[in-house]
Formats: sequence, C-alpha cells, structure tokens
Amino acid sequence: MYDDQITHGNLEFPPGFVFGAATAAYQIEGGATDGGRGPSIWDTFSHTPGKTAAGATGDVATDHFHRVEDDLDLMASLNLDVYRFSISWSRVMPTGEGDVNPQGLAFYSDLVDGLLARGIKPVVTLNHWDLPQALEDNYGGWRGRETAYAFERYAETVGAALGDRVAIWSTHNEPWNNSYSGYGSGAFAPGISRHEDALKAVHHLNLAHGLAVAALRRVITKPDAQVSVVLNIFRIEALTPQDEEAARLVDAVANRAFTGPMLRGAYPQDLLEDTRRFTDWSFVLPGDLEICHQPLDLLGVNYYEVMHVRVNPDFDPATEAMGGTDFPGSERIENVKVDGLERTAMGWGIEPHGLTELLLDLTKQFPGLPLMVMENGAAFDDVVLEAGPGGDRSVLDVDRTQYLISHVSAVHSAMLRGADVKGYLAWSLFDNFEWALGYGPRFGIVRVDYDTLERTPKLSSRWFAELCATRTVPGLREA
Ligand code: GCO
Repeated sequence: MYDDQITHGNLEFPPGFVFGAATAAYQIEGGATDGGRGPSIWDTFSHTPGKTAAGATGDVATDHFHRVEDDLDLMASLNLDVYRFSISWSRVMPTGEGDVNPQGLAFYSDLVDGLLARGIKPVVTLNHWDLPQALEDNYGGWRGRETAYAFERYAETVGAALGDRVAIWSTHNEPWNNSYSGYGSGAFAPGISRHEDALKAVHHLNLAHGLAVAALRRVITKPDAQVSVVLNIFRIEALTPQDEEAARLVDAVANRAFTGPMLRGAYPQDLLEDTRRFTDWSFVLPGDLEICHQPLDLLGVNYYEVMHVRVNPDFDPATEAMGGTDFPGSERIENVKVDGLERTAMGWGIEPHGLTELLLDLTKQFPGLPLMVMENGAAFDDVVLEAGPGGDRSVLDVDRTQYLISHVSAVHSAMLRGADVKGYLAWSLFDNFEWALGYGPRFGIVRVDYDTLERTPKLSSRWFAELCATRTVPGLREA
C-alpha cells in the first residue's frame, strides 16, 4: 500500500555494503523469568520505584522471546542483509559465571539458524548493558575487575556455541552509557552515582573488551567472522573558538577514554589529568593496557546527533560534585540546544552532516580500520491510521523516513569522500523499551502495540525494505 509513496533516487551503494536493523535483548525480549533466565541489573533497576518512566520494565517488552519465528519472517520481508541483536548474559549464564543454561544458549542458536535460513547474517553484541545481577552483587558489577574476567568466560562460551555461524561480533555496546550513566550519574542501571566508580567501570569495560576479543579469536571457527566493538563516538562541536576546551574535555571522557585503550593501547594524558580529582586510576594494573589493545576487524559506530558545547562560565571547582552529574567534569561544560534545528521526540537535533563528518574523522584517526554504522534512527510520535482500503492499519511516519533518507545519504556522502564504511543499521527494528524512558519514545521502523503486541510495519520499514533490495536510496514521492 505504500508503493506509490516511494520514488527512486540514484545514490547507489557498492556491492558488499550491508543494510540491516538493530535491537537489544532487554529492550525487546521479555520472557524475563522464562527458560531459566537469571535477573540482570536492568530487571532490578526497572523494578525499583522511581527509576523508569511510569515504572516500565522489560518483563514483557515486545515479547520477542515468544514471537521469534514471526519476527524472523518479518525481518525477511524487509530484505535485511544483517540483523544485529544482543545476547542476554543472564539468559545464557543465570549468575554470570559458572553453569551455562542450555535453554538460554539454544534460544540464540535457534535465532542464528533462523536468520541464516532466511539469508540474513547475524551480528551479535555480547554486552548491551544487561549485566547479570549476581555479578553486581558479588563484585560491584563493572566496578570490579572480576567482572571483566567473567565477561571473558561468557564470551568464550557464546563464541564456542555460535562461532561457526555469526558474521560479526561486538563486545560492548556504548560502554559510555554502561559506565557513566550506570555508575556516575545513576540514571541507568545499576543506578550508582559516583564518578570514581564510573571511571573504574570505564577501565573494567575496556579490559573486558580486550579479554573478550582474545577469547572470541580462540574459539570462533567461521573463517571470515569479524570482531568489533560498538561505540557512540560523540560528534562534538564547540560553539565558538573559545569553547574548544569544552570540546576537548568531552572528547577525552566520552570518546578517547575508550578509543585510547582499545585502539591505541593507552589512556590519553589529558583524560588522566582532567579526572585526577575523582580518582588516581590505581585500578589500572601493569599489563592491562596491552590486554585492552587488541586488533579489531571493524569499528561499530552509533550516531544520533551532534553535541554542541561551550565552556560553563559559572563553573566553580570548589563545589564540583563527586557524582550524580552526567559525567566526571560535566559541570565544566554546557551542552547547548542550538536554535533552529528540527528535533526528534527525544529532543535530539537532526543534523545528518554530523554523521558524514564523524565517519570521515574516524577514518582519518584510525586509518585501515573499517567502520560500520551499527545504530542510527529517530523517535517520533507516530500516528496510527485505522483500517485503510486493504483493511490494515498503517503508520505513515514520514518524519522518521526522512530522517533515514538524510542519514543514509550522509553515509553515502562520507564514502564518496573517502570514509571506509561497510554497512548501515537502523535503530530500531521495533518500538521497544527505551531504558529509563520506558515505552514512551518509539524508535521502531515496525510499530508494536504494547496492549496486543501486534506488529505493524511503518512506512519507514517499507522504505527500508526498498533500500535493502535496490542498494539505492529511495526518496519519498511528494503527494
Ligand atoms: C544505545 C542504545 C539503544 C537506544 C538507542 C536510542 O546504544 O543508546 O544502543 O539501546 O535505545 O540509542 O536511545
């Protein structure tokens, strides 16, 4: 029914470039206590009053755990080349270490087989934030070094089970949120508000990444499988030349705190100095940085908006908080909502040029390391049109479709200018549990009705299916 709304442009992607859609376990699976799954920190956090909007939890989410066969058919109908999902660690290892839950592992093994049977390549994230609660209880979660070693064993277990079939592996998704939002601001699970703890988490995530990359390489058998990490590298713009110091500060804590150890084998000196008042970094032990620094086949990038910053003129070092703010040092800067931008339902400014510049900049910083856009998309308040001529409901999400058109085009433009980009994945396949914001923001190209759990492909999904099939960027017909 949407066909007459889609036209064809002529931006063509090279053969081998992949298109797909992404999800994360806690955001879609539901089945929180089914099939032997143990609790994660997101179960505990979302069940704690006041932590998520309207007390939302992932108990049911989109019920993907029980609807996986239908969901696979839906993915096939969208012509996806790849599907990115994350593994719930506590479904596979209910307490994060020790015994493996065979039912949990079988769920993912069947998912991988179901994808391959439909010609879709599996892209697996090992850590999309839902740490087993037992590791939080026993080791302080990512504050504890032991958790990095537990992650190594988990990676080895999953790698051994799925390593003959998975196309792309990622260790972490956005360790930025995992560490600073989880342990520094407290906005995300486990809800700790201490910057020193966030920086410990940063380091143990970096260490866990290195341990897991090495573990995966020991056990995976698919010869062309690739190993990566997914970072939400911030595209930062200083408001004026006098604000470059604010941009440097954010770049150090948000970007180089991860790319430094993982891709260069060292923490940046300016980061260590900036954060000295929160910690002495004595949790970095001799030999750790060599472990963090593993060769990667691919760098995964998540992009949503440009961050515009300026120096906070009112900053007073005497009153600087030791936790509970966005990140260590965040009071020194102001995150400015620049005027005149169109914004998504998250309030995020729409600036596709930021994606082009980010990809070009990363190619320059890390030559020889191919990139893949692992997440890009937008929340909008969708309107459901009841019973069209065919009797079906529809969602004409022109705003989201336009967002995707402009951002896929931005990737194309980066490639023309020399960026080495191997693929583009839309966030998200489904509307889902948007963490602390619960079920408010809708990012899906497929709508989920949270009362009936019915799936309704939106206009954007039809557009995306066309993109996947033709490798050229379809436009929208004016009408
Ligand atoms: C993210 C996450 C997603 C979010 C998305 C929209 O990596 O932040 O991977 O889980 O839902 O980014 O906020």
